[in-house]
Amino acid sequence: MSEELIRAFVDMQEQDVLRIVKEMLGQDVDPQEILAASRQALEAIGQRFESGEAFLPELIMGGEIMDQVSKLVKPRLQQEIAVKRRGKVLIGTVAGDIHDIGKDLVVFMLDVNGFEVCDLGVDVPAEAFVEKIKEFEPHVVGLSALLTTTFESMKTTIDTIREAGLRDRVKIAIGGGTIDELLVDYTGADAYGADAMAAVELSKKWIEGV
Ligand code: B12
Repeated sequence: MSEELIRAFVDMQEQDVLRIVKEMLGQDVDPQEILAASRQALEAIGQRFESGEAFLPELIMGGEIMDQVSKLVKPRLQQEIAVKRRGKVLIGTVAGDIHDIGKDLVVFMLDVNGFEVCDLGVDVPAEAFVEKIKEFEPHVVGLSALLTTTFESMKTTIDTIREAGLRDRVKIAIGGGTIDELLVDYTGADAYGADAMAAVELSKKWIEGV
């Protein structure tokens, strides 16, 4: 059914996508599988955009469909996870970047897994991270970016945190569609997380040592 979902998503058939997701949930398909298929579809839409076969309205529409899918899937994820507060995570999409669908999923997964999360939103200046670290005192800082042009902004954010004398107080995770392991050294982060569960696992490891 994942294949059918991906096809309908890429063809922008919103009603079909929502119907298929509801059917999958009705058949107890793992909600993570539904999210993975939706992400794959968004990737295909992104590739079409890159090659000039799709345009900005398609990107926007793709984002909106993903939002709807997340809304349907979230209650099911929530049921599955027992909540226990474990530590604080500060997160935001770095300056120059307004993508937030993936970041919001990370926030959601951290929240339902028991972390106290402070979300600074999108296009967040480095100084805003610094101020919030002082006030909120998180154990972990998560930086999200989806544009190659905002890699630099990620590095600047971490440099600014270091210059403010706060780098040793927090662990820093980076993530987002175009980010990979190779950027950990360049930006000065502690680790890269490929998806929302990776953000949870890294936070557990850093805060609880598991
Ligand atoms: C939807 C979308 C948009 C929407 C965003 C809506 C929104 N509210 O977010 C809109 C239409 C606004 C948009 C705008 C633009 N976009 Co856009 N967009 C996308 C698209 C299709 C999907 C992104 C998405 O939501 N993915 C689904 C989520 C669930 O995945 P994710 O973000 O990767 O997040 C997961 C993981 O990465 C991870 N994660 C995310 N953050 C973090 C953080 C931490 C700490 C950790 C551990 C993990 C983690 O967990 C998440 C859940 O599993 C991508 C294509 C793609 N392949 O990603 C292009 C894409 C990112 N966009 C692109 C571009 C070029 C743009 C624009 C510049 C277009 C333009 N000409 O205006 C603008 C940029 C505006 C700006 N300044 O930011 C390019 C970037 C190319 C590049 N290499 O830089 C892409 C790759 C499309 C393409 N192939 O060309 N976009």
